[in-house]
Amino acid sequence: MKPSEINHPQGFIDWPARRVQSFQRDGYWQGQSLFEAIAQTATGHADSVAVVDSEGTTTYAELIDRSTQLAAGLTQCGFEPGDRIVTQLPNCTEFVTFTLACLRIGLQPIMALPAHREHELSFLLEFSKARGLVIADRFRDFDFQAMAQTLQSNAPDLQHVIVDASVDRVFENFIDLDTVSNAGEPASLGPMPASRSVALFLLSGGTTGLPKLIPRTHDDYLYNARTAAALCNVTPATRYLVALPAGHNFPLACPGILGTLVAGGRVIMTPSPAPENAFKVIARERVTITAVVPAVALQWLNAPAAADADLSSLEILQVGGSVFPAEVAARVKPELGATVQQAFGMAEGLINFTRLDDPDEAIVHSQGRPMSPADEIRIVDDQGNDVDDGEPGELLTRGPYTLQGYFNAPEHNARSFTADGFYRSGDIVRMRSDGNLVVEGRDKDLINRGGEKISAEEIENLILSHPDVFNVAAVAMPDETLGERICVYVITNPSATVELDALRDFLDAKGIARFKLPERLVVVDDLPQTNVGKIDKKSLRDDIAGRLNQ
Ligand code: OOB
Repeated sequence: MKPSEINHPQGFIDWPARRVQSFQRDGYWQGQSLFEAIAQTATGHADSVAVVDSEGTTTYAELIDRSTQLAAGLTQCGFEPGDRIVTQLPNCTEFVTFTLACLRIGLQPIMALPAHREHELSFLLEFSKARGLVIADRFRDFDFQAMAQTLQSNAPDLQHVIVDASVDRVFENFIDLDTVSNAGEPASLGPMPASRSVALFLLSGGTTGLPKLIPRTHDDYLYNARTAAALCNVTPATRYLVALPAGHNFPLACPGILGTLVAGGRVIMTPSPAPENAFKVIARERVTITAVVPAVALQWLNAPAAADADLSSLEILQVGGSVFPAEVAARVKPELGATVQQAFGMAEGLINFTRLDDPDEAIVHSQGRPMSPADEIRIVDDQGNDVDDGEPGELLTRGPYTLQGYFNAPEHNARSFTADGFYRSGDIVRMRSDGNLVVEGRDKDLINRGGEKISAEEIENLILSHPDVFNVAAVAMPDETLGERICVYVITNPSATVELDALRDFLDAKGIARFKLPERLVVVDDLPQTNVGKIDKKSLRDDIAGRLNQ
């Protein structure tokens, strides 16, 4: 069967035709959808184990079979190619089968994270006009079905809530995953989606009040996954541990789940990167590679269990998402035995990696270089001019797997992209003489809490709705383990008082992800301003750093 016609959703910004042709001509885009690529691998590895979780193992043949069955069930429910569905599953085999099922029929998952709550989900549902939501029953003591019930009343487009739970636990009006699976007829499935169409949406780290959706096409994301897999030497012998939330770009496709499956390796899903859990899984499953954020790497290094744990199978520890201090990076090989691969990436596209055979010095002191020869990068000053060699500046990038625009965000796109289609990353980097990049800071208003990106503006808007708050500024406060935590400077209304615990309760009641709750409050009489009258965040960051050192 021929693939479907390309049917871009309104609000999607395509690459210019000339660039599309060159990506195709040069073999970056191969005209294959993600499901097809994995199904093709599966034919050569039918009986090999594809996915493992605490419930058991799934072979490649079973994975294709189950996701095809589920794809047919989703079609039977009424989902059509080009529809969107918000997915919020923890790290388990169903995450993989469900994602593949969506990819098979061109249903576009929006990758919410298990930590997201009503505030984030209601925005995603409304903004994307998703017709479906898929959730776990409970995870980490949180009742996702109760949340979904509240969400449903305010989401007119939401028709189906699918729950990964046994039938008897599923709320009325919701449908359980097995029932969906048994509902359809695989033989009646339509053609594969066109490779140039949107495969899924990732969430942006977000510098604006609300998160932005990043469309990733089959062509671009498959190239992303394959290129990362090649750089990490992923083969059928690879055992990749998914310890970060699976819907994040890093564990999903760098090489992550998709890169491992395309190469015929084995994916191991585990719900938490905590050393007590992860070390056991690594030893039991003979894990060869995994991806963590620096805070987790540090936790692993400092865990008392590290001394007794059998981590001998672990060849590669990918670390990225926030600054990885060189002193910590230098400890990994001697103490855990694995080669570090620093990853400086973004859901928007560009991935930089140190190479496995780089000298130790580069692995420890740099964040690597672009993974593709087709990645174009520029490092520019405030005026947009290229800086001199070795000088710091903002990183701009474009290439065969970097977006051309956020979904349905024309105003934001006007600011985030240059006229010739470079994405302004907001990261301040410098290039060393060996071509590796060093992340020096950033020129974007977010807080990077151990890899979780929090938009300062989003937190400020929420706090401004507090009746006792006159004005507020949220800034990053340095932290030894997480790198940064959220500190808020508040001017109260006359004769009002605001305290941290009460403020956190106020925000919690709004149903925001817990990692967004401020961890320090400083009450002030006024906020410093820059020459142009904006709040001077740099001076606030310096202020809180100074207070911590006292
Ligand atoms: C990864 O992706 P996102 O979309 O959650 O966050 C991207 C931003 C970057 O623009 C940069 O500000 C920061 O996170 N970042 C780093 C970093 N890696 C990402 N900052 C310093 N050092 C690093 N190594 O975080 C992501 C996606 C794929 C692979 C790895 C990370």
